[in-house]
Amino acid sequence: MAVRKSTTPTDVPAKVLTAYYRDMLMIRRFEEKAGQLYGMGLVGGFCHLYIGQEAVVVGLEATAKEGDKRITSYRDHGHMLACGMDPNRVMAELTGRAGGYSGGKGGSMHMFSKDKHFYGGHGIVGAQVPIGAGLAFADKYKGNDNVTFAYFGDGAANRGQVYETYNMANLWDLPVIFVIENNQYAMGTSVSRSAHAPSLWERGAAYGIKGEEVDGMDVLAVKAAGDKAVAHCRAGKGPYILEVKTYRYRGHSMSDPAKYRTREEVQKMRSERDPIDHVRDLLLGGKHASEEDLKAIDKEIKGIVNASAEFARESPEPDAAALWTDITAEAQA
Ligand SMILES: Cc1ncc(C[n+]2csc(CCOP(=O)(O)OP(=O)(O)O)c2C)c(N)n1
Ligand SMILES: [Mg+2]
Repeated sequence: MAVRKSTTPTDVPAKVLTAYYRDMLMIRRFEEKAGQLYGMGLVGGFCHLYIGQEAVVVGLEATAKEGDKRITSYRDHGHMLACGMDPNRVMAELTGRAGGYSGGKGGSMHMFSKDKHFYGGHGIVGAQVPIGAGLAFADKYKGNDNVTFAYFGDGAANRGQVYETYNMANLWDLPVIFVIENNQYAMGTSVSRSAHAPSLWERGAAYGIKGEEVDGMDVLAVKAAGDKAVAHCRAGKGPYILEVKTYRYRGHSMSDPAKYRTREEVQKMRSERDPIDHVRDLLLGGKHASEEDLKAIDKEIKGIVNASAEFARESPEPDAAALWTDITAEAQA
C-alpha cells in the first residue's frame, strides 16, 4: 500500500478534523461493542465488522448533501452511522430486538432508512451495484442533482453484474459513484489471487468511465477524491469510479479462522496506517486539540455506544405476530 500522502495540519480547519475524528471513532467504538455483544451470544447469525475502514465512509459522507443516496454490502454498520442513522436502532437490530430498524427481523444485513436514504445492507455479493445504478436512474429521471454512492468490495468487483451496470450507467450518464472498498481480501482470498491486474478502477476504461485510486487510510485523501467524483456526477457527466485502498483489521466475519494472512501484516497496518491515529496526529501535531480534549471525545462516544447497547438489551424481542407482517408491500394510494 502507498505511503500516506502527507497533508499539512494547517490545510484543514480544526473543526473539520475534529468531526472526522469523532465520526471515525464512533464507528470503531460501536463496532467493538457489537463484537463484544456477538461474543456474549446477543447477536445472532453473521456479523461483519468494518474496523480499519472508517476513513472511507467518513471521507465520502463529508462530500454528500441532503438527498444523496447510499447503498452497500453486509459490512454496513459504519455506513449507517456515518449517514446519521440512530445507533440505538442499529444496535437493537443487530441483537434482534423490536426497537431495531427492521423490528428485529432483519439483522445487520437487512436495515434501511428512507429518511437517511440508506438502501441496505446486501448479503448477495455485488447485488447492490445494479440497484445503486437504479437509484441514480431515479434521480436523473426526476431531474435533480443528487448522487448515489454504490459501495462494494474487491471480491464483488469480479462479478459480472458490476460490468453490465458500468455499461448502462455510462450509456445513460447516471450520477452514481462506484466505490470499490478494496480491503485486499474477499473472505480468505487476497486480491493478488483473484484479480489478473491489480488495478480494479482501471476496468472502468472499457466502458469509458473515469476513476482513480485513493488512499483509504487517509480521510483527507478520501474527501478530496470524493469531492472530485461528486462534482463530476452532479454536473451530469455520468458515473465515476473510486477504488479506495483500505484494510480490515478483523476477520471477514466474527467466524474467520484468519489463516490467510499473518498477525504481523495486520499489526503493521494498525500501527503504521491507522486512519483514526492519522487524524489524531494531525489534531495534536497542529495544536488543534490536547490529549484531554480527545479523551473527552472518546468518553462521550463510549457513552453513546453504551447507551445503544443498553437500549438494545432493554428492547423486547419481536412479538410472534410480527412473523406475519412486512411480507408483502402495502398498496400505496
Ligand atoms: C453471490 C455471492 N457469492 C458468494 C457469497 C459469499 N461471500 C460473502 S462475502 C464474500 C466475499 C466478498 O468480498 P469483498 O467483495 O471483497 O467484500 P468484503 O467482505 O471484503 O467487504 C463472499 C464470497 C455471497 N454472499 N454472494
Ligand atoms: Mg474485500
